[in-house]
Amino acid sequence: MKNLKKTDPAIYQLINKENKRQADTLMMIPSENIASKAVEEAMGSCLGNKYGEGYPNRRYYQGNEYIDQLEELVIERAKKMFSVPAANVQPLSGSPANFAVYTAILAPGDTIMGLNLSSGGHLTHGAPFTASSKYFRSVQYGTNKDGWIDYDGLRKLAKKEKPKIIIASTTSYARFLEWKKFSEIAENVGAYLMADIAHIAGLIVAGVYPSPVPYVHIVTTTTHKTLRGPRGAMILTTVKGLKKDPDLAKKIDKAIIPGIQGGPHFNNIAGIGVALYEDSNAKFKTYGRQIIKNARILAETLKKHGFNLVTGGTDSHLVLVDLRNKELLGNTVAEACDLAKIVLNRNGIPFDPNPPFYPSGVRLGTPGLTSRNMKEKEMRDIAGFITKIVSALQKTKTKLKLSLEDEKNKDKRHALVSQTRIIPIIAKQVKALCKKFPIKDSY
Ligand code: DSN
Repeated sequence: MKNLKKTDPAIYQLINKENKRQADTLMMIPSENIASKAVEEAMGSCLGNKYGEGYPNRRYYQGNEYIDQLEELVIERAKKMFSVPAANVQPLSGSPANFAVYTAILAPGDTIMGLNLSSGGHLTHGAPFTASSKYFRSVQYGTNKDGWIDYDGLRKLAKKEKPKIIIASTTSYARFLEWKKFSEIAENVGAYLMADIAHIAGLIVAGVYPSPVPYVHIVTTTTHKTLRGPRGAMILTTVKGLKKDPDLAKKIDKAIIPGIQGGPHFNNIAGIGVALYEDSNAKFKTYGRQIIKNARILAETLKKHGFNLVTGGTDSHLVLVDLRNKELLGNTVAEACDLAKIVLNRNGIPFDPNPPFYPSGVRLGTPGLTSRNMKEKEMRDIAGFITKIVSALQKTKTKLKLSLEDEKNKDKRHALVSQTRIIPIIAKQVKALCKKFPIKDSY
């Protein structure tokens, strides 16, 4: 970054600091990952200079001869990777991808049906206060008390509400989604079925999570999570989708542009292409298997140490910890772990008695750790670190006579975390672990 260093030292220094933060901490937010230098180079290339509204060989601007070849190449890679007849690689991220699908096939006010937020759904799946519920009529399904998706409830709700689209997807559900059940329910009511596989796309590519492609009409995914690419997204139309509506892929293309987006970000599209190339390597299958092995060991070890997990475990890359038996809020545990260089996020749990801003859980993932080659032993060590932090927090909390309500106060939470002496000790151990498993330039 010698040019950046010379031109803009302030930005240069901040990037360097973030680089060091990533190197020295455990990336355990399940939606994050570490893209290769090749992906970064494609993203940082001159492609960002180019405008090209439209699609290959159908642009509104001149000068797109190489851009057309590039987008076609990335589309072909996406189609091959997911065995679909059509792919749009222009969505700027997952939220616009989902909104584009809705606008492609629905009229304002039509009914959409997604998983509710506290059960692990995403904002764009019809959550209150979002465009997906403002411009469409949103009805939502959920999980049962144990955190498993309630397929009977889903079936009844679909029958009653007759949604035009059902969205099968989650952001904090650790179990396999049952694509066949979703598809039977959607077919019964004549709804489109969309799978948003943002979290699990890489696991599907690696063959360690069942693919929704035979069962759904449309697939959306981001590209920066388990796919380990740049920020961006794709919309895939399946054979089943084209059977339901032969114009589906065309409608989706039109919904992206001119529907909701302008000029594509070709630098990101190139980065997506590089990531898809990397992911097609046999080594990616080993990576996917290890992500799941790591999540299972993390889950088992946490359980052994007295943690309750929503659904009791995991089939995927993430673990959702229910902290109610620890009498601590997700905020406190997430902030304490952050100080110990373990970066995870607070998260709601199904039927959470606490409000979304002060939820009762934390969400942990293994994709970022697995990208650094960490394996079972490291997962056990990390579960041990988290256990020590949580039991030390409990002791400090008793000593300070704080209630759960007190934890909602930032200053009191800060006092609790800063007086928990073990945190800096764990931070040193985490830093040593990170040093042993450096971030790699290539995969
Ligand atoms: N923000 C992502 C996540 O963390 O799950 C979803 O978009």
